[in-house]
Amino acid sequence: EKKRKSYQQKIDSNNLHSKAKKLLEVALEKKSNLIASADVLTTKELHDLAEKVGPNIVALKTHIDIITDFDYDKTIIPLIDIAAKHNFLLMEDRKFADIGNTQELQYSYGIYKISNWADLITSQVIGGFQSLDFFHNSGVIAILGMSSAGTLTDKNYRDEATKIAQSHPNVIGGVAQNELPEELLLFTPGINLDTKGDGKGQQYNTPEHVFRNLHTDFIIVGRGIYKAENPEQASLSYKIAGWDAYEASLG
Ligand code: S5P
Repeated sequence: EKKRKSYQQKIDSNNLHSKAKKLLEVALEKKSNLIASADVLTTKELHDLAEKVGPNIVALKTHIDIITDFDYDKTIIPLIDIAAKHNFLLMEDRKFADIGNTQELQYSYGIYKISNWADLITSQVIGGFQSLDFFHNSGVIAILGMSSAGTLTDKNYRDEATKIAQSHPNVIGGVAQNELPEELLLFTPGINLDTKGDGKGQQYNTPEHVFRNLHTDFIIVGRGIYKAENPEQASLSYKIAGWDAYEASLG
């Protein structure tokens, strides 16, 4: 079986994007590879969750356009402070999917001004190589394969999308359900310790499965944490499960 690279080996690799370096350093510092997905609907819930899970995560993933009372000064400015206090990155799961010019506008303008605050962003690569050129302030995580049943990201699509991700300097990794070339960090959502699906197409695996079989670098957990009775405790459980699975995958 092929050996995976450790976080330290990845930090030491050449031409590493500054946001990838930062993420890997935080992982080693906090002994965590956990990204919590904050799919909550209000600014207060967002901040409360960030405070609770902050010590246990490397990044907080947002869908900022579902915040019903979004206000840049009230929502984002305190979030940046919480992220600094607990030393985690902010990842906006925008899944851009347009031509470069439109993505450039969506990234920096409108009410969300994503380029001001997102250390990491997700983007489809459906628009081709040049569509990723304007994401200058964030590390791009390319959507290569999806976790949902019936996704159109078949092998041919994934292979072509992975070539774009590998060759674009703004891309630090990919979201996928398969192993990636080792220069791309692998982010795997669809992680839950208690359930196999959500009845809406989502398909779940365990941290153990994805670290052993896919050589995942970071797990993304949404409802397993924010819907838990005690999100703080749940984030600790996923942090430990993720770290143990990472160490076991080093062999
Ligand atoms: O293929 C994917 C890609 C992403 S980014 N499947 C996913 O589930 N996601 C996101 O991860 C999704 O948008 C959601 O925010 C999170 C998974 O949430 P959960 O509640 O199912 O853990």
